[in-house]
Amino acid sequence: MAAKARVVCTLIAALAMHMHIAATAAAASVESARDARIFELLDDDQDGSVSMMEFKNNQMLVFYILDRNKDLALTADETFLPTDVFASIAGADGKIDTIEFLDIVDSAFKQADTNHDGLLDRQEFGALLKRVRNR
Ligand SMILES: [Ca+2]
Ligand SMILES: [Ca+2]
Ligand SMILES: [Ca+2]
Repeated sequence: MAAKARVVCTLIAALAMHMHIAATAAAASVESARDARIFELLDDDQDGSVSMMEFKNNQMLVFYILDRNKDLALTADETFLPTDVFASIAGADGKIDTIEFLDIVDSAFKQADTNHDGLLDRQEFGALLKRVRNR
């Protein structure tokens, strides 16, 4: 589970990076501002919470961005994951396909949704990022 959470955080970070969100400084206030920006990005309809659908759609976008050769599978060099984490997700074929990817996204969402209402609010999302960062 810890590995999965790390993966998702990496993907969220990748999403932020690819959308040119400022990773300008490391100060705590900047960090929370950045978290808020990421949340707003994920919350497509801006209703203040991220639904499973919004989360998945956005993570699939990250998948396609990361998948440089567009073969619908991520190889180790296309991700920024530590080797052990990558290997645990990719399985025997050494690639992360869309099903394996969505499985990770799915479990990360459920793990983050601590009140089980099928939505991530700002607090739950912030807690997810914090938990992963403190590892
Ligand atoms: Ca929403
Ligand atoms: Ca695989
Ligand atoms: Ca929730």
